[in-house]
Amino acid sequence: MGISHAVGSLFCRIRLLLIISVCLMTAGWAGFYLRGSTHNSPKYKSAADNFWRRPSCERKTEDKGQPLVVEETTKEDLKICPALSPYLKGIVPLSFPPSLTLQDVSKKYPLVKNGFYHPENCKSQQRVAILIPHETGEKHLLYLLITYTPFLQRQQLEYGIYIIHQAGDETFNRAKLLNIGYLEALKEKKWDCFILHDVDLVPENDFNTYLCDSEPKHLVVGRNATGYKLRYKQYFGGVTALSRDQFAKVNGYSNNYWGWGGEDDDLHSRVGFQKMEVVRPPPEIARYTMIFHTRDSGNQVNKERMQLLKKVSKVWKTDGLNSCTYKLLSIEHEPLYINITADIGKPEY
Ligand code: UD2
Ligand code: MN
Repeated sequence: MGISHAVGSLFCRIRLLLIISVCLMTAGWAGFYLRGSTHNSPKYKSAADNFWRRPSCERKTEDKGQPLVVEETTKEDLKICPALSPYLKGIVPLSFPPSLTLQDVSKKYPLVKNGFYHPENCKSQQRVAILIPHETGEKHLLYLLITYTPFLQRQQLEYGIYIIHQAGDETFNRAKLLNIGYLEALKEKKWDCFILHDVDLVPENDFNTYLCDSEPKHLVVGRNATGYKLRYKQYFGGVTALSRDQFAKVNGYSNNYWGWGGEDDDLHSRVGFQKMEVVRPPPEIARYTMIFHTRDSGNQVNKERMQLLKKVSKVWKTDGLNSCTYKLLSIEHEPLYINITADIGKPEY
């Protein structure tokens, strides 16, 4: 037996090992996808069902176990879509092909027009406006639209996606942009429900329904970056759903949080002052992937935030929707979303 024979048989073994590991990996991935998309669906359905049918929800809604219902109708003869659509799949693996463009996505979904969509065969439970404050990074927006367009359509929602841009180079003000989104969107349609949404979060499970509830709803129990655990009990950041009336009742967000942090805790306090309770869908459903990013240059930590948070109880009635001044620069209806650009001024301190 020569050296060449020994080397040959070593290569054979390595090759065999490689083939076995590739097979195992493929089986693992296939298992993950199958578990996610089909097998686990009944489990998520019953968890989501229990959430919609919980006692506090039944107490406050007319239709037992259902969320709020739209008052006006677009098509009188259509039945109202169920709160849990039959098209839901559970976990749908996220995929972001690097070569994909916005044009590709809009071609794929011709039923979304001027940023609006409504289901064809039934009447959406609510009209849902998704408000996304945004300053930079078109790529995030693309990722979001790739996921959201089919996600919201599977949920059978009438929706519009509003991206609210802050003009100029001033420090970012997420909360004020969301107030502007609410005020401007309502000039276009009588939206029932507002989803206040970060641009870098993508939902993992379509049973996380983008409908408003009888109480303000926080949709991000967990995300990949924090081990899918709730960060703290009052945590209200990332993605929240408030009905038109709930948002008006708390006077929207404060307009005075410039830079990163605090505005979400401020909104949580407002909800408490109005004796509303935050509800959250079950943790196995309310999961998000945060697309990695470093903190943007215009969004430094807001050093004033602790001081501002101490004053909420005194100022919330006069600082919010009713004091939100800005200059609207443009509203552009793109195929898949609506761009709002506003000059929002600068911090007073
Ligand atoms: C957390 C919260 C967020 C908000 C923020 C504090 C989560 C998942 N999110 O976000 O809701 O309360 O803390 O203010 O807990 N943005 C831009 N351009 C910028 C800066 C921000 O578009 O230059 C937008 C964008 O939609 C972004 C959001 O503001 O997703 C929040 O900013 P972030 O993602 O940089 O901060 P993060 O993840 O700590
Ligand atoms: Mn983020």
